[in-house]
Amino acid sequence: MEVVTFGESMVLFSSDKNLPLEYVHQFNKQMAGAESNVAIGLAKLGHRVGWFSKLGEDPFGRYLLHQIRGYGIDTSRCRHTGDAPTGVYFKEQRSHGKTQVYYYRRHSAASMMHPDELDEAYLAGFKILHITGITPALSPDCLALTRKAVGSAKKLGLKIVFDPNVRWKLWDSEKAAKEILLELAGSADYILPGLDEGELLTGCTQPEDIASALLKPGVAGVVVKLGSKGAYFQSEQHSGYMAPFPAEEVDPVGAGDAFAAGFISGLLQGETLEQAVCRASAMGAIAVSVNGDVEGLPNEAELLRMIHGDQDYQN
Ligand code: KDG
Repeated sequence: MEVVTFGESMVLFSSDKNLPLEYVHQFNKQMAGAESNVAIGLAKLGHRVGWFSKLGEDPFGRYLLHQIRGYGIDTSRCRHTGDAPTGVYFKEQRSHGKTQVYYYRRHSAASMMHPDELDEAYLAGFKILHITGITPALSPDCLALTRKAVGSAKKLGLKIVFDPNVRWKLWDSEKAAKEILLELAGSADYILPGLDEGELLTGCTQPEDIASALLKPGVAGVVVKLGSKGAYFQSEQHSGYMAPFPAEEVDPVGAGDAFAAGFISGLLQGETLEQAVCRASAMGAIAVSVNGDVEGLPNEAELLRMIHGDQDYQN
């Protein structure tokens, strides 16, 4: 197996209409969840992936499990509970392409994941652990689980890829978010912040300064995502800007997860930091051009066509 990740997946309800949710009468049902998005992105590229979580014993939990398993992802360590529901959230389309999310995930099944349930022997079968800053914000037990998974991964020699993925609605304070996210960043091999997240973590506003501040001993690379302006990458040996791939933005949610999947895929293929960032950027551009977190994600052949400049990359 290659990559393991864990976190909360939710059922997402969105509307085709640009209306406040109180005026929306019909919703589309999709799945969402940063970590399962990354797992799906990697599985679509042909990688061997494991994802685990805790799901409610309810129709939405079954729906998510069927979807994720359907991509060929190993869900054997996923747990279930009848004591709490599967989380859901609603996405409101605002004017000017802005979106607002409303979570119904407090005390959800996933927030009840517990460090005692971590199967360390399972982790030993992987090369890379992917973590995000969402899971530690779900509950104190989820924070403890994240810390334990990081400790196990380090002991077992897995590389850790960390996406801070700040979700303000989940954190009690900026101070708490910063403290915990910095701790996780310090344990990671690769850190993938957005510009705002980099600013939160370091107090710096420029990509170069953010990367330099996060590139502590033990950290192999930092990639600052700059949205439509591309990305900045830095390691001890190399640094540079990656120009963005052309994209017509339809739905930016999920782009960071696609970016992470592309980046990890590059690492697994033995690519240089710059090549992995190129792969990541192409994935991000593809993801923003389709509505939904994972629906537009490419297979390997489609991704390579995009990287080589073919706008008509889809099979
Ligand atoms: O990155 C996309 C995620 O934000 C979305 O799928 C939902 O995981 C999610 C979250 O916690 O916001």
